[in-house]
Amino acid sequence: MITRRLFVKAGAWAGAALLLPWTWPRRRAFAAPLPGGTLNPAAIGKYGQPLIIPPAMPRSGRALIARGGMADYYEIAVRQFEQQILPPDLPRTTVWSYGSANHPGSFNYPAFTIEARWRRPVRVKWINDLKDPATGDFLPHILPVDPTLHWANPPGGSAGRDRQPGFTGTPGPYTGPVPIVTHLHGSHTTQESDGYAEAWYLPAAANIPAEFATEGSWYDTFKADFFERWGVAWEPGAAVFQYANDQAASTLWYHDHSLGITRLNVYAGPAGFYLLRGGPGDAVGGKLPGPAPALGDRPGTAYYEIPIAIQDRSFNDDGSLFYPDSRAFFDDFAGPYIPHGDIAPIWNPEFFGNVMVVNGRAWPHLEVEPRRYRLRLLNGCNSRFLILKFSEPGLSFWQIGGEGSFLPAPVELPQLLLAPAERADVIVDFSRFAPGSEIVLQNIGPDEPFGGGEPGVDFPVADAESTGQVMQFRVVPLAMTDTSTPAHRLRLPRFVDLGPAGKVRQVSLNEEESEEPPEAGPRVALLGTVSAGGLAVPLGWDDEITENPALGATEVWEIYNFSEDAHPIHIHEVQFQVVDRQPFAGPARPPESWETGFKDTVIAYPGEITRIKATFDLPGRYVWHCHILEHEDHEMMRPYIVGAIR
Ligand SMILES: [Cu+2]
Repeated sequence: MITRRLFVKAGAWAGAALLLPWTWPRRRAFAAPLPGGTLNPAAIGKYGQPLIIPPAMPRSGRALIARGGMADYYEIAVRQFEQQILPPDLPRTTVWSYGSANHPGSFNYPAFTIEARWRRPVRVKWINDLKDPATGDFLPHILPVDPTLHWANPPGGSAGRDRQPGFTGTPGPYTGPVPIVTHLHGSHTTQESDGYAEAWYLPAAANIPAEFATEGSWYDTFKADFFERWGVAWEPGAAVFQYANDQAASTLWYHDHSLGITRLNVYAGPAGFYLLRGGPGDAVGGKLPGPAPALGDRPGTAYYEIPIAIQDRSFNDDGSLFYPDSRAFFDDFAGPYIPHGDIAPIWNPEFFGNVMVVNGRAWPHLEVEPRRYRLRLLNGCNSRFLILKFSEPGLSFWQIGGEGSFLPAPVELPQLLLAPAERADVIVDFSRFAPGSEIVLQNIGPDEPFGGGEPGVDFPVADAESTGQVMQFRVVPLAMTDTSTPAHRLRLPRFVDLGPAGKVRQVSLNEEESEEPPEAGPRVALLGTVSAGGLAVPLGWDDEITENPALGATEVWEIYNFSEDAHPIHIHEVQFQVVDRQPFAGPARPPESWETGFKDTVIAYPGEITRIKATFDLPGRYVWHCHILEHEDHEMMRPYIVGAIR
């Protein structure tokens, strides 16, 4: 049976007593590409380039681990290089991404896929290699860094790092060495390996100014913890993290998480899939389409399981990535900026690109046989919510998994809503299409912030000529008989509820307007708590810890969204279940059919309480945050601590 997606109607909650009248000016796009760089998206030919299917990341060896057993060992660096993202009649693009430091050919945007096995640990030395290979000097950012945010701030030295610096005049962009710390999104891992936002580190470059902090405030603590736990020391310009892989098989991804600069570090390219397989969470009755890329594959191997990362980007005529270098790009507010007002000069409250880039190529095509495919879809956009559908009526997505596990049963969906950082494990059946058929994966989400509602009714859909198209599937003759099980007949692993919650806590999502000058526009996005009277208590990154679950506790978090936008909320360390959603004035409704497995990112709609339930079974310091990267970078992230506070 086809499940119709039900959305909250924007406006249904208007008049709710708790809603504060914040507004975010937005640029509306009606049948026109969004503004961006100097390259007009209409000048980019579509579907000429084949989709790149990221190969498996080569290992650097095996590591004997302190408590016995072996780990898969990787040495993975972030580097700068050029890649043909646009069609070959247009210039190459300078990007950053990850690759195996021992395998020079493995650097690609997006990064190669880490293939992990259940309960087999993976240890990664993550190297910040943003250096000029000829001189050893650091490479500055390829995008405009706003130095006025509360951010990593290496020039502040050890006293001023991870702070909002003071200025006597409005500064230009930061051009110094770039902090990096990698987070495995969705992983169940100990604190020192989680990629804490203040555990960043600069490259070990020859010309780092002496007064600069070379590491974030928590780097040394976690370095000592890691040494104590595993007997391995971190070198300058690197950190070693270890992932236990003791969670359910799922689609994870890795990307940078440095304080106040993640939006730029991710937009520049560094991100990759991490696929965890095996164990009871992968015990599917029936056969899934496969294989996926594996180590040692012969060239030309046919893949029927394919990871697909969808990202919006904008470009300049010279092929370079475009990202706004002024607040004025967002809403024409031309100052006064910090320190003469409270609006940051460069940061934009959200960013929407006008070109769809899939696995590192603009509008690619994929040849598919008339058979079933398993696609691991990732919304890797900074701000954009995607609503995917196929151009062929009746062709649907059979979703079998989300971020943290399989769903209890396959769900057939005519369209697929994916917030930034959400993943959908889907089966698509092309078997009824004749060779020569061409099918476009479309996007009918908005070219602006998402607030819920129906495409074309509650918001204009994305521009049909640019961001309304994602990629093309071209049907070619069948090469190999399809022995996979039809999606509706798959028996997926049982979903085990986390059980009763010992504590219910209230947290809040908030957007604040400028005060100086008044009504200049959106200033900052904040998490927070909720007062006994039901009012928002917005809090910043440096405010006292308010979320402190006991070790092993199962809690319900009620996420009150007091803002006008939907926010994808991500909690580190845990995979949670969605309990329900409830408008401030109205009855609760159950999770959507595609949200019935474990998740690590959930859409919190405006004017609603979104309830999630999680068990916090690892002690330490983690974060929860909005995964609109522009929000995350400007205070919409909070530390939380499981167990004793230190
Ligand atoms: Cu947000």
